[in-house]
Amino acid sequence: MTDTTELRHLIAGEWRSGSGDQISSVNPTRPSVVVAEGGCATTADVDSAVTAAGEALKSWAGMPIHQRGAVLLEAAAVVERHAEAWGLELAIEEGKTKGEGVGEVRRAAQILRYYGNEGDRQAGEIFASARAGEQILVTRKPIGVVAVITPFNFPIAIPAWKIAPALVYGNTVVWKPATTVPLLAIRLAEALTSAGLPPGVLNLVIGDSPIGEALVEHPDIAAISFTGSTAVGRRIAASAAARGVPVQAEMGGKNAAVVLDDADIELALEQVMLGAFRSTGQKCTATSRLIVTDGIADRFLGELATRAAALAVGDPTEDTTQMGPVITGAAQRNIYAGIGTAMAQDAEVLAGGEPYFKGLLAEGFFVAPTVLELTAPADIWAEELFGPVLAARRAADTDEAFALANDTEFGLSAAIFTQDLTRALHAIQHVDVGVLHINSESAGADPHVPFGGAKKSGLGPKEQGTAAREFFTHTTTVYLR
Ligand code: UN1
Repeated sequence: MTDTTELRHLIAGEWRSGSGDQISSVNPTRPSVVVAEGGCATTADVDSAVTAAGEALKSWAGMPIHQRGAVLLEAAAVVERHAEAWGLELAIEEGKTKGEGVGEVRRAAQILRYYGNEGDRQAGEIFASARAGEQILVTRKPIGVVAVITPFNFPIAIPAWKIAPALVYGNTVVWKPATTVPLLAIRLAEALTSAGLPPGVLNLVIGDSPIGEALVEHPDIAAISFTGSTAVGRRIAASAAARGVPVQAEMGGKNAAVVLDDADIELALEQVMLGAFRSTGQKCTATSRLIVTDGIADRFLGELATRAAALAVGDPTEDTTQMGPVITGAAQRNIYAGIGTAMAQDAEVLAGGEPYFKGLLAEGFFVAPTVLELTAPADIWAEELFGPVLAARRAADTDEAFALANDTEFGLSAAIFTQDLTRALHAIQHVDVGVLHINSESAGADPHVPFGGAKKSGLGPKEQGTAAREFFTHTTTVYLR
């Protein structure tokens, strides 16, 4: 793909050019290559989109859930058919490897299928009544027009896992994706419209934070689902709370992998590498902290550093590449600044740490896969860098290792490597996270189970599986006599 795609917005079933400032997405591997370009949405577009979603609400919500689900199932088939092509576009626009890009597009199809089948599942509950001749039903209803705000790092899977449940439960949506990945947003919206989604049910407005603000502050928005940075999530949540608007916010992580003495070392090495460096470390579930117990620390850290240094970093569209660039030059500078601070705070560089100076790796937004060992307190232990940087510490025993895993304000995910069932059970009880992996990497989320964080990583009901229903519906308790 070499042509630049025209950036367009979907409002009331029509694809429109934006009359706002010109924006473009670039290929982070070759930043001089523009992937999509056009005028961004204006606040007037946001207004039209919310109005269109409001007008579409009654008939969409009134349709049988099986009919809404059928549209999602058709969209899933369209997405699946384009997995190879869109996966490649994803690698070009976002920078993850082509294999991961194709995998992500397939995952979006899987999510659409899961929610497409929602009509076959339980729709509510029924309780006994203390009064003769009465039953108590709990029914579910859509909340209304939902604002969906999504990040760059999963440009099709995260939108799918918010939009699919929102739609199947009868809500209508106005969606603002990250401006770094408009092409994949356009692809998902096209899949849904070509599958027969009625006009106005999904509206796509592309723009930067003023557009996001206009959307979340719009008086006709009934709920907001957001994934992104902690700072933005908290700002949205504070302003929405003041207006009584519910928010589902999925924010930062500083996820630990804990490798205990008895672990299967080969498995742990493989999985920590995937957790830390897949998607160039740009997942809220990525492994950014590593805790290794003393008995295996030298061996484990030594081998990990060797593997990090040997990762094939380069053009993510090439089959042999294992890690691509980060999303922007600003992200790249921020990550290197974080590494610099860690070094100034006495972190020892076991791998990476240095910028690239020549060829494609210097031209694109590349960051060397970096492993740092900390022996003194350092900011990098607490702050999310969102890049391929792993900060390691040693622990004397299991208790200290789990205490270090919990030593963060975040609580999204963790990975524990042990072959000892007692230690695994101990981890389930004591490691305070929303997603716990035992003997697998810290990232990954299946569509049919809850996803989201503990502590400061998330706000509001969890995403995916039946948890999504808690956010995208409200209940009416019916005393039926
Ligand atoms: C995954 O771990 O595969 O923004 C999904 C993120 C998360 C999704 C992670 N919301 O990285």
